[in-house]
Amino acid sequence: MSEGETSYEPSRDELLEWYRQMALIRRFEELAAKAYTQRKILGFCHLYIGQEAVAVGASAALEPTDVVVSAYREHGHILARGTSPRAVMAELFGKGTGITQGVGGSMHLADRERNFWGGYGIVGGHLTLATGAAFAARYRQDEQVSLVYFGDGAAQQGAFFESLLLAQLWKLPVVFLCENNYYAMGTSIERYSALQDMSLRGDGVGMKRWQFQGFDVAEVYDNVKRAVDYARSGEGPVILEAVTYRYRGHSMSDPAKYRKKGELDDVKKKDALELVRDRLAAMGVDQDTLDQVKAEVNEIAQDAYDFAESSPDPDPARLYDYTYAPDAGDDDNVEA
Ligand SMILES: Cc1ncc(C[n+]2csc(CCOP(=O)(O)OP(=O)(O)O)c2C)c(N)n1
Ligand SMILES: [Mg+2]
Repeated sequence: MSEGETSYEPSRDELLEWYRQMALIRRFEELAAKAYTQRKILGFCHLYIGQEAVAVGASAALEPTDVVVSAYREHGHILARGTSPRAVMAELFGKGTGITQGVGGSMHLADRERNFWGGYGIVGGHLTLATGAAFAARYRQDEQVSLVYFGDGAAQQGAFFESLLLAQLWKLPVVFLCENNYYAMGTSIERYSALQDMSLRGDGVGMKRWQFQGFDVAEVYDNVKRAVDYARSGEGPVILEAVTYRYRGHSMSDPAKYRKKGELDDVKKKDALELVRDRLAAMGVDQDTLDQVKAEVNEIAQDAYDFAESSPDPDPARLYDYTYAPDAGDDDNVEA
């Protein structure tokens, strides 16, 4: 069996839970799209629909104490980490009840309690942060692993290469998880990269690496778990590529007219939610149970939407909180 393949057989309960999380992310995102078109969410909004199996499978492979870093397509990543849908939706709405009190918005989600550190808008820049967090873990000599999600486009950036280089040199406990959805904004991968499997970039620094299919949540879990275990054992970092696809445009303002004819329909044939439903059905889970899960998550997502809508705006008096360190610029605090 090659490295990207899997023989992992999840239990019925495990798979049902993963289905619940994936269905929640999808419904949450559909409602975020609705809110965006109604101008209840302003600024940028990048949807994750189509890629849900990656966030859910990868999150299941982590410990709560591990660090997770992501970029701007991160609603699914933070929800899979267990952050409350209410707090995430309220953040998208820019409300004071949001996970970062409404000052971050869609692209800057963070949850200190769950070691979820972003949410970043600078493509590739966040890879250095995950590498730094892994350096800190090594320095403390604890068991913490950093996992960083990034796109195929980010794997063309200088910060990406620099992160790989140092992570491998110092054998840091970090898993670089590329979600290759074959587009960087409107540019398809074959137009900007000679290589199409971004895990191959690891070869240049001697890093353990492999590619796997990112549509089956169990396959994602198993592949990421093996990489996380390897990193945690002190052997060094791993770079993985999950083959995936985004159904929507790059952001809400992109109609995605650059796709080849029929491309989206072809990918939808291996839709992550359908796959897991089929798997569960084959395990004897009846249609009613699956529909009930769906109804429950629809309710949770709607509750998050209603909560966000009815929440207060952030207090204007707190506009500059967290902009500077407390007391910075205060002469009384400057030591002579
Ligand atoms: C340093 C930098 N360059 C360019 C941009 C503009 N930009 C935003 S997203 C993006 C595409 C990135 O694609 P990818 O890494 O594949 O992630 P995906 O959007 O597919 O999840 C670009 C070029 C940016 N935000 N930061
Ligand atoms: Mg991409």
